[in-house]
Amino acid sequence: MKSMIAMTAALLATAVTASAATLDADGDGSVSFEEMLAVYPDTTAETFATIDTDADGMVSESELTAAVEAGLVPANG
Ligand SMILES: [Ca+2]
Ligand SMILES: [Ca+2]
Repeated sequence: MKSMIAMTAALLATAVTASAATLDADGDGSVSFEEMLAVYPDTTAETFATIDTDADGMVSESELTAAVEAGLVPANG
């Protein structure tokens, strides 16, 4: 029973992790608007700009983490 709970918790932890590693298709360490669209087709330029807090046109791992925590990006992608 305890192991069942631990397993469920582990699965949930996996499900809520959207990371740059998941989205970064070309492996350059940051997520472009195109890479974001590939996983989240509903992402608008406005949403991307909101996520891209330093406005360099790319979403870094830390920007993505903040976006997930703020609910801007679906965490189960
Ligand atoms: Ca990339
Ligand atoms: Ca950025």
